[in-house]
Amino acid sequence: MDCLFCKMVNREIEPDVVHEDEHVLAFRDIKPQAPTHVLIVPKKHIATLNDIDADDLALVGRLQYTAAQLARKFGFADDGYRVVMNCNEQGGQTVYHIHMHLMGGRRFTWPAG
Ligand code: D5M
Repeated sequence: MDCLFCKMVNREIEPDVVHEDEHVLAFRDIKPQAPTHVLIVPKKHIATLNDIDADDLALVGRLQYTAAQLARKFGFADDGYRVVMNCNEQGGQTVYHIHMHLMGGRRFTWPAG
């Protein structure tokens, strides 16, 4: 399958890994929007949030749990941070393998652009 993040999971492309377990890979974003910007990706290929089914609920919870664990590891859990999942073209999704952006180390504004 021609999927960038599947290639990272399979190490056809070598990501800058910050966390890996049986179900999840997290690596640094190539175009960081914050001092720390990582992508948390399920190893299972799911194209968009719209493609999540009932069997994936624990996996999606694992992405969120990993984000909180990494925020603690990077030292900005208490100051605060931003997690984002973009869906489809108007949502700003460019890679069609779901991923959670974890950004920290600066102040974020709301509403998002
Ligand atoms: O986010 C897709 C993100 O993927 C975007 O922030 C850039 C990042 N990206 C693209 N290519 C790479 C590589 N090769 N390494 C690391 N990060 C990458 P989206 O929400 O789909 O717009």
